[in-house]
Amino acid sequence: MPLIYVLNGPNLNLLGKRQPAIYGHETLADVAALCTAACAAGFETKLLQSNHEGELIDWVHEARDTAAGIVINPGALTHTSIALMDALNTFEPPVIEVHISQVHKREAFRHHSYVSLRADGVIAGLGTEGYAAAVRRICQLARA
Ligand code: DHK
Repeated sequence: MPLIYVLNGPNLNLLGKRQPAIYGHETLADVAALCTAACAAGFETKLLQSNHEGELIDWVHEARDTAAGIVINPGALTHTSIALMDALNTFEPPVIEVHISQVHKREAFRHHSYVSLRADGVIAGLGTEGYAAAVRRICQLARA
């Protein structure tokens, strides 16, 4: 069954507890359930989270052999990590970048994304629904 990796970067393990006014009350387990529900028949989602840049890069490399697409919320690595962007550039199927918050309404340092230089789509400010939209889009693209 083709896999869709749903990768989450630093601090997203605290989703639901961390600044709920910005990131909401849903947890990463809720995100996993949303992704499973949004996933089309014939595909499967695999949600992973790490606070470590290298581990996320290793998962992108792993996805190269197995995945139909990647949904990624890189957390703050969005704004800093050329290495994560380089890893995503080695991955050919679709990549959708997700931000729970509307990063463009926030501090200026959140307005630039290295990952956007690779992503085929970017979703910001839809809360955790953004993950579901991204999974649906990857299924659509993978089927086309
Ligand atoms: C999550 C983070 O952890 C921040 O560092 C980003 C993103 C925004 C989000 O909105 O999901 O700047």
